[in-house]
Amino acid sequence: MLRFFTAGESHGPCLTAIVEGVPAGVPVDAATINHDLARRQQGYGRGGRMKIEKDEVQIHSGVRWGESLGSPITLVVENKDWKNWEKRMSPFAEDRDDKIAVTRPRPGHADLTGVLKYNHKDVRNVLERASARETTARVAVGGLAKCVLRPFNIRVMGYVVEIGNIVANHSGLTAEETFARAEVSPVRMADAEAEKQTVTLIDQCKKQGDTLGGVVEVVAAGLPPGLGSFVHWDRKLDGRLGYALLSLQAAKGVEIGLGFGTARLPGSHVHDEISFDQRKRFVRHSNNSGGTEGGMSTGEPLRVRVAFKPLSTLMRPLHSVDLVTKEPVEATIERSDVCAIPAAAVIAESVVAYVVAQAFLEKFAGDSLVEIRRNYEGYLEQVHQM
Ligand code: EPS
Repeated sequence: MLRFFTAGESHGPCLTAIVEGVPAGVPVDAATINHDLARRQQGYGRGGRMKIEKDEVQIHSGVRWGESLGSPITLVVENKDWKNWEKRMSPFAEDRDDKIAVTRPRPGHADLTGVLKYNHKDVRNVLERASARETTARVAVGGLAKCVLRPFNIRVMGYVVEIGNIVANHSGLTAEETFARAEVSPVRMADAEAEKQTVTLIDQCKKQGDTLGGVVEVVAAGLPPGLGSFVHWDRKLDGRLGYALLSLQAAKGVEIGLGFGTARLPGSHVHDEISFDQRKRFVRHSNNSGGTEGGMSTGEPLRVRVAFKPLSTLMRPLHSVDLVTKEPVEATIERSDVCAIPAAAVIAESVVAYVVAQAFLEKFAGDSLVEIRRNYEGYLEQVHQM
Protein backbone atom coordinates (compact mmCIF):
# COMPACT_ATOMS: atom_id res chain seq x y z
CA MET A 1 0.00 0.00 0.00
CA LEU A 2 1.45 3.34 -1.05
CA ARG A 3 1.02 5.89 1.74
CA PHE A 4 2.67 9.05 3.00
CA PHE A 5 2.92 11.52 5.82
CA THR A 6 3.85 15.17 5.58
CA ALA A 7 5.21 17.42 8.32
CA GLY A 8 6.37 21.00 8.52
CA GLU A 9 5.21 24.54 9.19
CA SER A 10 5.13 27.28 6.55
CA HIS A 11 7.95 29.24 8.23
CA GLY A 12 9.66 26.31 9.93
CA PRO A 13 13.01 24.91 8.76
CA CYS A 14 11.60 22.53 6.14
CA LEU A 15 8.77 20.43 4.81
CA THR A 16 9.16 16.68 5.03
CA ALA A 17 7.33 13.78 3.43
CA ILE A 18 7.88 10.12 4.20
CA VAL A 19 6.54 7.87 1.46
CA GLU A 20 6.11 4.19 2.17
CA GLY A 21 5.24 1.48 -0.33
CA VAL A 22 7.27 2.52 -3.38
CA PRO A 23 8.48 -0.78 -4.83
CA ALA A 24 12.18 -1.45 -5.49
CA GLY A 25 13.81 -0.71 -8.82
CA VAL A 26 11.81 2.37 -9.80
CA PRO A 27 14.04 4.98 -11.47
CA VAL A 28 13.79 8.05 -9.23
CA ASP A 29 15.39 11.33 -10.11
CA ALA A 30 15.31 14.56 -8.16
CA ALA A 31 14.98 16.50 -11.44
CA THR A 32 11.45 15.15 -12.04
CA ILE A 33 10.38 16.20 -8.56
CA ASN A 34 12.15 19.57 -8.80
CA HIS A 35 10.48 20.30 -12.11
CA ASP A 36 7.06 20.05 -10.45
CA LEU A 37 8.20 22.00 -7.40
CA ALA A 38 9.28 24.82 -9.71
CA ARG A 39 5.98 24.68 -11.63
CA ARG A 40 4.09 24.96 -8.33
CA GLN A 41 5.96 28.16 -7.51
CA GLN A 42 4.99 29.90 -10.74
CA GLY A 43 1.86 31.72 -11.79
CA TYR A 44 0.64 35.26 -12.17
CA GLY A 45 -0.84 36.51 -8.90
CA ARG A 46 1.67 34.99 -6.49
CA GLY A 47 3.02 37.14 -3.66
CA GLY A 48 6.43 37.98 -2.18
CA ARG A 49 7.14 34.61 -0.60
CA MET A 50 7.83 32.94 -3.94
CA LYS A 51 10.67 35.39 -4.55
CA ILE A 52 12.33 34.08 -1.39
CA GLU A 53 11.87 30.35 -1.95
CA LYS A 54 13.51 28.13 -4.53
CA ASP A 55 12.02 24.75 -3.72
CA GLU A 56 14.36 21.83 -4.28
CA VAL A 57 13.98 18.31 -2.95
CA GLN A 58 16.57 16.47 -0.91
CA ILE A 59 16.18 12.69 -0.89
CA HIS A 60 17.23 11.48 2.57
CA SER A 61 16.35 7.80 2.35
CA GLY A 62 15.00 4.97 0.24
CA VAL A 63 16.83 5.74 -3.01
CA ARG A 64 20.28 4.53 -4.04
CA TRP A 65 22.03 5.29 -7.31
CA GLY A 66 18.89 6.61 -8.91
CA GLU A 67 16.63 3.68 -8.02
CA SER A 68 14.17 3.10 -5.20
CA LEU A 69 15.17 0.46 -2.65
CA GLY A 70 11.65 -0.51 -1.54
CA SER A 71 12.25 1.15 1.84
CA PRO A 72 10.55 4.41 3.00
CA ILE A 73 11.59 7.42 0.96
CA THR A 74 12.14 10.67 2.83
CA LEU A 75 11.74 13.89 0.86
CA VAL A 76 12.81 17.21 2.38
CA VAL A 77 12.31 20.72 1.00
CA GLU A 78 13.95 23.54 2.94
CA ASN A 79 12.16 26.81 3.65
CA LYS A 80 14.62 29.54 2.73
CA ASP A 81 12.41 31.98 4.68
CA TRP A 82 13.23 30.08 7.89
CA LYS A 83 16.26 32.28 8.53
CA ASN A 84 13.85 35.23 8.97
CA TRP A 85 11.67 33.27 11.41
CA GLU A 86 14.14 31.35 13.58
CA LYS A 87 13.11 33.09 16.82
CA ARG A 88 9.42 33.46 16.00
CA MET A 89 9.11 29.78 15.06
CA SER A 90 11.72 28.46 17.49
CA PRO A 91 11.12 25.13 19.26
CA PHE A 92 12.84 26.46 22.41
CA ALA A 93 10.87 27.73 25.43
CA GLU A 94 13.36 30.57 26.08
CA ASP A 95 12.43 32.17 22.72
CA ARG A 96 8.75 32.57 23.67
CA ASP A 97 7.37 36.06 23.01
CA ASP A 98 3.64 36.38 23.63
CA LYS A 99 3.67 39.97 22.35
CA ILE A 100 3.85 38.73 18.76
CA ALA A 101 0.71 36.58 19.02
CA VAL A 102 -1.71 36.83 16.09
CA THR A 103 -5.16 37.41 17.60
CA ARG A 104 -7.37 38.58 14.71
CA PRO A 105 -8.59 35.44 12.88
CA ARG A 106 -9.19 35.66 9.12
CA PRO A 107 -12.62 34.56 7.91
CA GLY A 108 -12.18 31.61 5.57
CA HIS A 109 -8.86 30.39 7.01
CA ALA A 110 -8.46 27.69 9.67
CA ASP A 111 -7.62 30.48 12.17
CA LEU A 112 -10.69 30.73 14.42
CA THR A 113 -11.85 27.13 14.51
CA GLY A 114 -8.22 26.01 14.82
CA VAL A 115 -7.57 28.04 18.00
CA LEU A 116 -10.89 26.97 19.50
CA LYS A 117 -10.22 23.32 18.77
CA TYR A 118 -6.58 23.19 19.91
CA ASN A 119 -6.91 25.73 22.77
CA HIS A 120 -4.26 28.02 21.29
CA LYS A 121 -3.94 31.68 22.23
CA ASP A 122 -1.95 32.54 19.10
CA VAL A 123 -3.45 32.05 15.64
CA ARG A 124 0.08 31.50 14.30
CA ASN A 125 0.01 28.07 15.99
CA VAL A 126 -2.75 27.18 13.54
CA LEU A 127 -2.01 29.13 10.38
CA GLU A 128 1.54 27.84 10.02
CA ARG A 129 0.39 24.29 9.41
CA ALA A 130 -2.92 25.16 7.75
CA SER A 131 -0.95 27.17 5.17
CA ALA A 132 -0.90 25.98 1.58
CA ARG A 133 2.88 25.88 1.91
CA GLU A 134 2.22 22.26 2.95
CA THR A 135 1.32 21.48 -0.65
CA THR A 136 5.05 21.67 -1.45
CA ALA A 137 5.39 18.31 0.29
CA ARG A 138 2.41 16.87 -1.58
CA VAL A 139 3.83 18.00 -4.90
CA ALA A 140 7.13 16.30 -4.04
CA VAL A 141 5.18 13.10 -3.29
CA GLY A 142 3.31 13.52 -6.58
CA GLY A 143 6.64 13.77 -8.39
CA LEU A 144 7.64 10.45 -6.86
CA ALA A 145 4.28 8.97 -7.88
CA LYS A 146 5.00 10.09 -11.43
CA CYS A 147 8.31 8.17 -11.29
CA VAL A 148 6.23 5.07 -10.45
CA LEU A 149 3.77 5.71 -13.30
CA ARG A 150 6.32 6.70 -15.96
CA PRO A 151 7.51 3.15 -16.80
CA PHE A 152 3.87 2.38 -17.71
CA ASN A 153 3.47 5.50 -19.82
CA ILE A 154 0.78 7.01 -17.59
CA ARG A 155 0.80 10.82 -17.91
CA VAL A 156 -0.94 13.22 -15.56
CA MET A 157 -1.64 16.76 -16.79
CA GLY A 158 -3.06 19.70 -14.86
CA TYR A 159 -4.14 23.13 -16.12
CA VAL A 160 -6.51 25.97 -15.26
CA VAL A 161 -10.00 26.16 -16.76
CA GLU A 162 -11.43 29.12 -14.86
CA ILE A 163 -10.24 32.04 -12.72
CA GLY A 164 -12.75 34.42 -11.17
CA ASN A 165 -15.51 34.62 -13.74
CA ILE A 166 -13.25 34.03 -16.75
CA VAL A 167 -13.57 30.63 -18.40
CA ALA A 168 -10.86 29.37 -20.76
CA ASN A 169 -12.11 28.01 -24.06
CA HIS A 170 -10.20 24.74 -24.55
CA SER A 171 -12.68 23.22 -26.98
CA GLY A 172 -11.11 21.53 -29.98
CA LEU A 173 -7.85 20.86 -28.12
CA THR A 174 -6.75 17.47 -26.85
CA ALA A 175 -5.67 17.22 -23.21
CA GLU A 176 -2.05 17.00 -24.43
CA GLU A 177 -2.41 20.19 -26.49
CA THR A 178 -4.17 22.03 -23.68
CA PHE A 179 -1.47 20.98 -21.25
CA ALA A 180 1.41 21.94 -23.57
CA ARG A 181 -0.02 25.42 -24.18
CA ALA A 182 -0.96 25.96 -20.53
CA GLU A 183 2.59 25.12 -19.48
CA VAL A 184 3.86 28.34 -21.05
CA SER A 185 0.97 30.53 -19.88
CA PRO A 186 1.41 32.72 -16.77
CA VAL A 187 -2.08 31.68 -15.66
CA ARG A 188 -1.76 28.06 -16.89
CA MET A 189 -4.59 28.45 -19.44
CA ALA A 190 -4.45 27.40 -23.10
CA ASP A 191 -6.61 30.28 -24.32
CA ALA A 192 -4.73 33.51 -25.13
CA GLU A 193 -7.83 35.73 -24.84
CA ALA A 194 -8.88 34.30 -21.46
CA GLU A 195 -5.26 34.57 -20.30
CA LYS A 196 -5.18 38.28 -21.14
CA GLN A 197 -8.47 38.95 -19.37
CA THR A 198 -7.36 36.94 -16.34
CA VAL A 199 -4.09 38.87 -15.99
CA THR A 200 -6.09 42.12 -16.04
CA LEU A 201 -8.55 40.74 -13.49
CA ILE A 202 -5.73 39.69 -11.16
CA ASP A 203 -4.19 43.19 -11.45
CA GLN A 204 -7.55 44.79 -10.61
CA CYS A 205 -8.07 42.46 -7.70
CA LYS A 206 -4.63 43.20 -6.33
CA LYS A 207 -5.35 46.95 -6.44
CA GLN A 208 -8.59 46.36 -4.55
CA GLY A 209 -6.86 44.21 -1.93
CA ASP A 210 -9.00 41.23 -2.93
CA THR A 211 -8.35 37.62 -3.97
CA LEU A 212 -9.56 35.19 -6.65
CA GLY A 213 -10.49 31.52 -6.80
CA GLY A 214 -10.94 29.24 -9.78
CA VAL A 215 -11.29 25.78 -11.26
CA VAL A 216 -8.50 23.45 -12.40
CA GLU A 217 -8.70 20.29 -14.49
CA VAL A 218 -6.48 17.22 -14.33
CA VAL A 219 -6.37 14.51 -16.98
CA ALA A 220 -4.59 11.19 -16.44
CA ALA A 221 -3.99 9.33 -19.69
CA GLY A 222 -2.77 5.78 -20.27
CA LEU A 223 -4.64 4.10 -17.41
CA PRO A 224 -5.65 0.47 -17.77
CA PRO A 225 -9.30 -0.38 -17.00
CA GLY A 226 -9.93 -1.63 -13.47
CA LEU A 227 -7.99 0.61 -11.08
CA GLY A 228 -10.03 0.96 -7.88
CA SER A 229 -13.00 -1.31 -7.23
CA PHE A 230 -16.79 -1.41 -7.07
CA VAL A 231 -16.79 -3.92 -4.20
CA HIS A 232 -16.30 -1.56 -1.27
CA TRP A 233 -16.80 2.18 -0.64
CA ASP A 234 -13.25 2.98 0.37
CA ARG A 235 -11.75 1.24 -2.66
CA LYS A 236 -13.60 3.31 -5.25
CA LEU A 237 -11.20 5.33 -7.37
CA ASP A 238 -13.51 8.34 -7.75
CA GLY A 239 -14.18 8.39 -4.01
CA ARG A 240 -10.46 8.30 -3.28
CA LEU A 241 -9.81 11.12 -5.73
CA GLY A 242 -12.55 13.18 -4.12
CA TYR A 243 -11.12 12.65 -0.64
CA ALA A 244 -7.55 13.45 -1.63
CA LEU A 245 -8.48 16.51 -3.69
CA LEU A 246 -10.95 17.97 -1.18
CA SER A 247 -8.19 17.76 1.43
CA LEU A 248 -6.31 20.47 -0.47
CA GLN A 249 -6.29 23.89 1.15
CA ALA A 250 -9.15 26.06 -0.22
CA ALA A 251 -10.71 23.20 -2.27
CA LYS A 252 -14.50 23.42 -2.21
CA GLY A 253 -15.67 21.07 -4.92
CA VAL A 254 -14.61 18.12 -7.07
CA GLU A 255 -16.32 16.81 -10.17
CA ILE A 256 -15.43 13.89 -12.41
CA GLY A 257 -16.17 14.02 -16.12
CA LEU A 258 -19.45 15.85 -16.70
CA GLY A 259 -19.83 15.99 -12.92
CA PHE A 260 -22.72 18.21 -11.81
CA GLY A 261 -23.71 18.47 -15.48
CA THR A 262 -24.87 14.82 -15.45
CA ALA A 263 -27.63 15.74 -13.02
CA ARG A 264 -29.18 18.09 -15.59
CA LEU A 265 -29.29 15.70 -18.58
CA PRO A 266 -31.27 12.56 -19.44
CA GLY A 267 -29.41 9.24 -19.27
CA SER A 268 -29.28 8.95 -23.05
CA HIS A 269 -27.07 12.09 -23.12
CA VAL A 270 -24.84 11.06 -20.25
CA HIS A 271 -23.70 7.44 -20.52
CA ASP A 272 -20.82 6.55 -22.82
CA GLU A 273 -21.96 3.98 -25.38
CA ILE A 274 -19.80 0.91 -25.99
CA SER A 275 -18.57 -0.74 -29.17
CA PHE A 276 -15.91 -3.28 -30.14
CA ASP A 277 -13.40 -1.95 -32.68
CA GLN A 278 -11.25 -3.41 -35.47
CA ARG A 279 -8.36 -3.87 -33.05
CA LYS A 280 -10.65 -6.04 -30.87
CA ARG A 281 -10.94 -3.51 -28.11
CA PHE A 282 -13.91 -2.16 -26.20
CA VAL A 283 -14.20 1.52 -27.01
CA ARG A 284 -16.49 4.36 -25.90
CA HIS A 285 -18.20 6.91 -28.09
CA SER A 286 -17.75 9.64 -25.48
CA ASN A 287 -16.11 10.13 -22.09
CA ASN A 288 -18.76 11.88 -20.01
CA SER A 289 -17.93 9.55 -17.14
CA GLY A 290 -14.47 11.17 -16.92
CA GLY A 291 -12.87 7.73 -17.04
CA THR A 292 -14.56 6.10 -14.04
CA GLU A 293 -17.52 3.76 -13.81
CA GLY A 294 -18.48 1.87 -10.66
CA GLY A 295 -15.49 3.33 -8.82
CA MET A 296 -13.03 1.87 -11.37
CA SER A 297 -10.97 3.36 -14.16
CA THR A 298 -12.56 2.54 -17.53
CA GLY A 299 -9.34 2.88 -19.53
CA GLU A 300 -10.54 6.19 -21.00
CA PRO A 301 -8.70 9.33 -19.84
CA LEU A 302 -9.47 10.21 -16.22
CA ARG A 303 -10.80 13.78 -16.09
CA VAL A 304 -11.22 15.55 -12.76
CA ARG A 305 -11.98 19.18 -11.88
CA VAL A 306 -11.43 20.94 -8.59
CA ALA A 307 -12.97 24.28 -7.53
CA PHE A 308 -10.93 26.42 -5.14
CA LYS A 309 -12.32 29.35 -3.17
CA PRO A 310 -10.44 32.69 -3.20
CA LEU A 311 -7.56 32.93 -0.70
CA SER A 312 -8.70 34.07 2.71
CA THR A 313 -5.94 36.60 3.41
CA LEU A 314 -7.26 39.88 2.03
CA MET A 315 -5.13 43.03 1.91
CA ARG A 316 -8.39 44.88 2.48
CA PRO A 317 -9.34 42.73 5.44
CA LEU A 318 -12.79 41.44 6.39
CA HIS A 319 -14.53 41.97 9.72
CA SER A 320 -13.36 39.82 12.58
CA VAL A 321 -13.12 39.84 16.39
CA ASP A 322 -9.97 40.13 18.51
CA LEU A 323 -9.50 36.90 20.46
CA VAL A 324 -8.30 38.76 23.59
CA THR A 325 -10.49 41.90 23.74
CA LYS A 326 -13.51 40.41 21.89
CA GLU A 327 -13.79 43.81 20.17
CA PRO A 328 -14.65 44.07 16.47
CA VAL A 329 -11.46 44.41 14.41
CA GLU A 330 -10.19 43.91 10.90
CA ALA A 331 -8.72 40.45 10.26
CA THR A 332 -4.95 39.98 10.31
CA ILE A 333 -3.02 40.76 7.15
CA GLU A 334 -0.44 38.09 6.46
CA ARG A 335 1.71 38.37 3.36
CA SER A 336 -0.14 36.32 0.75
CA ASP A 337 -0.99 35.76 -2.90
CA VAL A 338 -3.81 37.40 -4.90
CA CYS A 339 -4.45 34.21 -6.85
CA ALA A 340 -2.82 30.79 -6.52
CA ILE A 341 -4.97 28.90 -9.05
CA PRO A 342 -2.10 28.30 -11.55
CA ALA A 343 -0.22 26.63 -8.67
CA ALA A 344 -3.37 24.75 -7.63
CA ALA A 345 -3.41 23.05 -11.07
CA VAL A 346 0.06 21.61 -10.40
CA ILE A 347 -0.94 20.60 -6.87
CA ALA A 348 -4.14 18.86 -8.02
CA GLU A 349 -2.11 17.11 -10.74
CA SER A 350 0.30 15.82 -8.07
CA VAL A 351 -2.55 14.56 -5.89
CA VAL A 352 -4.14 12.73 -8.83
CA ALA A 353 -0.74 11.20 -9.69
CA TYR A 354 -0.47 9.92 -6.13
CA VAL A 355 -4.00 8.45 -6.01
CA VAL A 356 -3.54 6.79 -9.40
CA ALA A 357 -0.11 5.40 -8.42
CA GLN A 358 -1.60 4.03 -5.21
CA ALA A 359 -4.45 2.30 -7.07
CA PHE A 360 -1.99 1.05 -9.70
CA LEU A 361 0.35 -0.49 -7.13
CA GLU A 362 -2.61 -2.07 -5.37
CA LYS A 363 -3.82 -3.70 -8.60
CA PHE A 364 -0.43 -4.92 -9.82
CA ALA A 365 1.13 -5.39 -6.38
CA GLY A 366 4.73 -6.49 -6.16
CA ASP A 367 7.91 -5.69 -4.31
CA SER A 368 9.87 -4.70 -7.39
CA LEU A 369 9.19 -2.92 -10.65
CA VAL A 370 9.99 -6.16 -12.51
CA GLU A 371 7.31 -8.07 -10.60
CA ILE A 372 4.77 -5.29 -11.08
CA ARG A 373 5.47 -5.12 -14.80
CA ARG A 374 4.88 -8.87 -15.08
CA ASN A 375 1.52 -8.52 -13.29
CA TYR A 376 0.59 -5.51 -15.42
CA GLU A 377 1.40 -7.18 -18.73
CA GLY A 378 -0.35 -10.38 -17.71
CA TYR A 379 -3.48 -8.43 -16.84
CA LEU A 380 -3.46 -6.49 -20.11
CA GLU A 381 -3.23 -9.78 -21.97
CA GLN A 382 -6.15 -11.17 -19.96
CA VAL A 383 -8.24 -8.08 -20.79
CA HIS A 384 -7.29 -8.38 -24.44
CA GLN A 385 -8.36 -12.04 -24.52
CA MET A 386 -11.75 -11.28 -22.99
C1 EPS B 1 0.00 31.18 2.63
C2 EPS B 1 0.56 32.44 2.77
C3 EPS B 1 1.74 32.86 1.98
C4 EPS B 1 1.79 32.07 0.71
C5 EPS B 1 1.80 30.62 1.15
C6 EPS B 1 0.47 30.22 1.65
O1 EPS B 1 2.94 32.59 2.65
P1 EPS B 1 3.73 33.73 3.42
O2 EPS B 1 2.88 34.04 4.61
O3 EPS B 1 5.06 33.16 3.82
O4 EPS B 1 3.89 34.86 2.46
O5 EPS B 1 2.89 32.41 -0.07
O6 EPS B 1 2.16 29.78 0.11
C7 EPS B 1 3.43 29.33 0.12
C8 EPS B 1 4.36 29.72 0.96
C9 EPS B 1 3.66 28.35 -0.90
O7 EPS B 1 4.79 27.85 -1.00
O8 EPS B 1 2.72 28.07 -1.66
C10 EPS B 1 -1.10 30.78 3.51
O9 EPS B 1 -1.39 31.48 4.47
O10 EPS B 1 -1.72 29.73 3.26
